[in-house]
Amino acid sequence: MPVPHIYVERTLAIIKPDAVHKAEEIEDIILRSGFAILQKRRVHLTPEQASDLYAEHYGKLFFPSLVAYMSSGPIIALVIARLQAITYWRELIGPTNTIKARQTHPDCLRAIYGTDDQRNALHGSDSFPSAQREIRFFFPDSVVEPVATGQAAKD
Ligand code: RTP
Ligand code: MG
Repeated sequence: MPVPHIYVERTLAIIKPDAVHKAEEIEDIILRSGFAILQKRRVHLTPEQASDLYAEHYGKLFFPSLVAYMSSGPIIALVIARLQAITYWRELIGPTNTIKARQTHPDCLRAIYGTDDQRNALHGSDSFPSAQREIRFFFPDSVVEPVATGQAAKD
């Protein structure tokens, strides 16, 4: 009988400048939520690096203040892994706007650790291609493909 592959997926989490002082607490929640922390790096992005990271938003009204925010202090980039890591981490951090998140998802991490409609404490990759790109952005030598665990299917 075939044994299904179990894919441990990786995603990129960022603890943004407004939440770095709570990093220890947030990392503890990450671990207790079933993730492994595979890589970790504290970095202070230049405005140019922050622009590259968020290039998809170039030209939007909030882009200049997003770049200023993300380069305003150190951040912590984490490669985290578990089953369905991308979806699950996005669920855990919650809606983009901290103020709205506090009304609709009061237990999500942005509601707890965020500051306002822009400074929302945490980032999570929004798709597999984004996770690949963002993991390589911070960890150029990283392996980003999902890892199959358990026995291979005999089909
Ligand atoms: P992220 O990329 O940081 O995980 O956030 P997200 O997917 O939930 O939201 P996204 O649309 O990708 O926006 C990226 C970041 O830009 C800031 N933002 N400000 N003032 C605004 O209307 C506004 N919209 C977005 C937030 O910091 C958001 O996380
Ligand atoms: Mg995004």
